[in-house]
Amino acid sequence: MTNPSTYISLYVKSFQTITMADSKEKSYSEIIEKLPKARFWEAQDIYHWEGFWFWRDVLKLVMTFRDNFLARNDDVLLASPMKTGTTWLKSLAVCILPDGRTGDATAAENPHSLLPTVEASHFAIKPYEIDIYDASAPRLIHTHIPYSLLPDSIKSSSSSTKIVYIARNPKDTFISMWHFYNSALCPIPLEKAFDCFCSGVYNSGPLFDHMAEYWIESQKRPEKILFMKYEELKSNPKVQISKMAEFLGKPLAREDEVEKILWRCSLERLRNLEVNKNGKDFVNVSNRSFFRKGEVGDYKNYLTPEMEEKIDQMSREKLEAIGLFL
Ligand code: PAP
Repeated sequence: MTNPSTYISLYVKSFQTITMADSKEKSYSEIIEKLPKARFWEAQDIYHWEGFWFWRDVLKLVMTFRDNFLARNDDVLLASPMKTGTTWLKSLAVCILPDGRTGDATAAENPHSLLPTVEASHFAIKPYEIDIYDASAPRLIHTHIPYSLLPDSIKSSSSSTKIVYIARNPKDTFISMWHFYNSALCPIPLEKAFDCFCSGVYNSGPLFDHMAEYWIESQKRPEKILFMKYEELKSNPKVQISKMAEFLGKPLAREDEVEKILWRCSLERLRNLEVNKNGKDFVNVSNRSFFRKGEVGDYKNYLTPEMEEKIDQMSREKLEAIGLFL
């Protein structure tokens, strides 16, 4: 396998300068050493910071982002928990806001290479094509970071940075997560994965708190945060894509424009591209593992009634109580 350190030296310049600043690196490490820690997926240590769980190297980049990123008004931030539709959202955003990363003719499309997840750069085995700390506008970036841990410059009432968030039914999210980590890390029984999911001990978890934070903020500031649902995107894609484009200030006037984007971002098309069938953009994770079934209700093929009830109960308490139904 390619040694990731070969590529670390290729990191975009200013991001490298910031992430590798020795004194900061040391102080982040010292903070992390003192945090509560747990074992994730029987494979990795994971750390609890400000209410959420992160892998060590991810957490350093979360801290770096929070401390250094200066948002500009024309920035667009995509946000999501893991496995709720990140890949689809990235693909849609790149099509709606073309900025040179993708011409119309771009053939080799892996949404994760086209559009970086800020705190995942550590895992990338290819250098990102854009520099999130660069000054040239517009910046389109993605994060799994919870709302409360975003840089103040994004959240500030004077910032016009827009955020598009995607949520998904927790039961389907769990099953998607189980399949993903079974291939990315190691296979574990459904029951063990279920305990892990319910405890919230996974990167950027707990899912329920993640979704609740963005939901609450989107209700307060609908002009700033568009809260999308995977299920609505599946059931009514044209309406949802148009809504997203409108929100981003790029309304799609013609039906054929919407249809084209829908097709370009479809699971069927993306999963059959060579880069997604056989490529690898992250250490140990094949691009293929981001494209599975993409169905609503797949959880029914896996969960026992007791498991369903437990997740439903959490949804009632954490989400439905604040008006969020998934
Ligand atoms: P990430 O957060 O790790 O990037 P993410 O893309 O959110 O992962 O989750 C992958 C899920 O989105 C998979 O769902 P499944 O396991 O239930 O099948 C994957 O199939 C689905 N997915 C990926 N791309 C698309 C797409 N273009 N359209 C619809 N669903 C998609």
